[in-house]
Amino acid sequence: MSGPVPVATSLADIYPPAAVAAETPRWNQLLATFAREFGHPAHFISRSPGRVNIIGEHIDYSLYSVLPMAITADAIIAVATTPVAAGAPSFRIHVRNVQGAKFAAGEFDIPIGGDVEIDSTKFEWTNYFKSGLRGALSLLYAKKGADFRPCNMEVLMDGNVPVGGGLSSSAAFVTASALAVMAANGESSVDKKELTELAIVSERAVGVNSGGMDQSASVFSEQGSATFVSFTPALSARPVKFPPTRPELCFIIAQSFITSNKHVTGPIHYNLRVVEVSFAAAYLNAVLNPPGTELPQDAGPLGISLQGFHDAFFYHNGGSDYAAARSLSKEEELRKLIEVTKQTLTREDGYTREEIAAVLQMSVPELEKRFTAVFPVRADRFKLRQRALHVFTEALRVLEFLTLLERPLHTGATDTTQFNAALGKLMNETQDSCRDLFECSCPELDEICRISRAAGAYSSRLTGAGWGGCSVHLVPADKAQAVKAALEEQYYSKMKLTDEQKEQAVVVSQPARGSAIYIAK
Ligand code: A2G
Repeated sequence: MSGPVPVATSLADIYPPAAVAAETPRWNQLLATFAREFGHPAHFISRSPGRVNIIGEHIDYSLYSVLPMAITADAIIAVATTPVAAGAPSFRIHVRNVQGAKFAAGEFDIPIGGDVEIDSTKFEWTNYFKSGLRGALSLLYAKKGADFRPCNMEVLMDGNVPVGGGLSSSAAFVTASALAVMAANGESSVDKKELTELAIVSERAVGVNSGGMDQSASVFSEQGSATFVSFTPALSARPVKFPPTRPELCFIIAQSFITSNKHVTGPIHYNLRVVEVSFAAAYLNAVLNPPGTELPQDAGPLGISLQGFHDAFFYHNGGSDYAAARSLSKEEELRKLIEVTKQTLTREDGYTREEIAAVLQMSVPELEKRFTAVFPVRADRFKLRQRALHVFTEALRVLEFLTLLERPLHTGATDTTQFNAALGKLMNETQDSCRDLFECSCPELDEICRISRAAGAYSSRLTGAGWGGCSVHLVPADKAQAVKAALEEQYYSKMKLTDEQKEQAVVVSQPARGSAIYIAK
């Protein structure tokens, strides 16, 4: 799945055949609006999709593998460029949105060789473009040298991934923006891995300590396949197909219409969880590994991760016999970690800053400086036991799910109905763990899951960050209508929804393609 981002010359290279006709007017309108607003045609369009996560929730920032897929909904950005004037100290970016009434235009002069300023305390849609710009520029300066002079850009954006809907509209926009800037500055061949890595780091500039799942799914995905993303030893992704089954399977994506805005709730939800799992890694390391063991600095948002602890634990508990410790399978390692976590992190009611600092042999101000200075959090107690148990059990479920898909005969499933039910069981366990251990569900998502399972879904669970947003359902294709009808009757009919929301509420989805540059023939 590595290699350059594809350059498409037709929408048939981007969307599945059934979606091309529906998408064509939107793309034509983007190009027509661009020509009207800027007075000349766009040179190219950069495109990156949203995603739905099938399994592996809230474990990407602990650097465990996840299995998302891209969806058809995406961010598309039309771009025209002009060279920057000789001797000019800055270059200029005009950013507009097709929904100009909702998303005000922005104009920025960026000093050549200087940084792109982003005020992450303000929630402005243009911050997402700027964060993609910032990441792409740092890569361009690194590649082309200090004399590199970025071009001026005119940019018109259209996104149809519902904002705040849990399908990663933000990663789609940041990734499409970074890709647009790379292509605008003459990078005709943009490496997928480089683009993903820069989009992951860029998105953190807008105030969320996120992992790398969304950007990876957005860039790497291939039509018809889920994407198995690993973060260690280096970022990698590979396509995973669902085997044909009887009854045939489909994915239903259902919105809860409960909006969880990460910029508002970060200190009590997402960013707090990042701090909790990082605390758990440091705590388990301090208690279980030989005194003085430092966790490796890695790509976790706070520079250490439960995966880093995991590796150090088996290294040290293998003593000098590293090979013997490594002979355990990944699944066996995770089962062992679940056991030792239960024995080590015994406090159900959480740990205070003082308790954690004491175990890490530091003062509370030192603890705060190390873990909570960049993204402050609001909590008095940190539920290390529950969070670590969620991460290890979820990482194990991802591997079991992958085994089912790739080696079904190893799992004892003897017919496809059993196989479908086994996939569904794992996804349902994810929902239970998200609800009870990670506490990232909400009553509305729990209700949606209940309704959908009762109507025939094999599994129903929240997808993405949670606390609202979206749910994903694995459904026998012949029950899709029944599930949709049950959700409409028992959930959506009780809400006041706009026509647009009604249309977006429940969507049957198949795995779609990742990022592309489109240049009209
Ligand atoms: O929650 C969000 O979608 C995160 N992305 C993603 O990295 C992952 O942690 C997910 C939960 O599994 C962003 O915050 C951009």
